[in-house]
Amino acid sequence: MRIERVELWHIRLPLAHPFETSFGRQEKRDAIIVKLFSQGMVGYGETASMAGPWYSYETIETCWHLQRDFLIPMMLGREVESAAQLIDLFAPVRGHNMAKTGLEEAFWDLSARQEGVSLAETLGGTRDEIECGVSIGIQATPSDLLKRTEAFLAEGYRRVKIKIKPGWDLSVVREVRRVFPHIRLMVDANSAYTLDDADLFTALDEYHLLMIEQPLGYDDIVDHARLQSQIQTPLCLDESIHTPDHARQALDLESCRIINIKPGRVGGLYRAKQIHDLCQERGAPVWCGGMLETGIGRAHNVALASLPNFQLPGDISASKRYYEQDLVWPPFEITSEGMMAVPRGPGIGVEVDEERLEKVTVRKLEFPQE
Ligand code: OSB
Ligand code: MG
Repeated sequence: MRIERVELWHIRLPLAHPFETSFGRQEKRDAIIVKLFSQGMVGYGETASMAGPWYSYETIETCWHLQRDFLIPMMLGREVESAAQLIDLFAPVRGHNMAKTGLEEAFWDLSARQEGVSLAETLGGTRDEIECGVSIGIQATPSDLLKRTEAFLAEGYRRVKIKIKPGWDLSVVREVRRVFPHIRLMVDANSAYTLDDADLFTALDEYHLLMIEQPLGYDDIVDHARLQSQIQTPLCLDESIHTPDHARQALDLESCRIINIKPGRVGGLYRAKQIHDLCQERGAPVWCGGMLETGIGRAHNVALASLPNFQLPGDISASKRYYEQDLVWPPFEITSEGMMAVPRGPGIGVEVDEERLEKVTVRKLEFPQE
């Protein structure tokens, strides 16, 4: 297809509940929605970078800059036949995976729509529905956390992830385990610890966690291998894995036994699928992480999570868990069994609510520029 036109929509949505992690507290979600046009059709993607450089070095502002000044000029007006070719066009830009992803996702959506098939099918998905987990931020008190956990379990969520940080870790896990002895439970530290804290992780072995996500440095795979050799609970890497090579190296070093795949972190769905395939060959399960995406990014994540080696429930929750009013129709929902249907319509398979999109837009750019 010829890339005829690209639009960037910087949006800001209030979160239904503030979300707190070891790196900070978030009350609203900024994102860049990408629209890609060819032959009278449009595809949508989401750049789900955080507003500030707390999860990765990318910010909404760096993504806007990279897309406007480098990535869009590389693709605009060109004939692009596959996502692999688009990735090659972007290859001279080092890193900036979140910036690349919004554009790459829009390309996948548009290609699938042109062929009249669902994105899940185009990607090689094999599931009609996916298992949903929920990621619960740091709360004011342990009793608030227990209440929230109970409410999400009552809705059907099949796995609970608790954010931890120094001072909000062992005693909190002990308490949740005491009240919910049999649930699938895991923790995510977002790099809040070092090897000096190894005793904490040895102590956590007692609580039969499904895994411990990214306990150590955000760019580390060496210390994680040391830690993994000292504990029983599987480690899962999130922040450290940006490329299929990182995934291979981490599995070779036994830095983790599980990988959290987020399209934004790895530069799009093509790379996400490569990491999925590599992990499948190596017998390592993967699951789909989240970045509090709007329904557009969520639709891409749901399609990705329909691939066979997404063996564990992901951080893919219902629209209402994040936003009072999502950008897509119908909103994403879960069944009482904690399952979410994979949309079957062409492309992402949900309608973008253009009126809502317009309403929450902070600024907009169109290419070619007038
Ligand atoms: O580390 O997985 C993470 C949200 C923003 C940034 C990083 C992370 C998260 C989450 C939320 O845990 C996942 C979600 O429900 O979208
Ligand atoms: Mg994480």
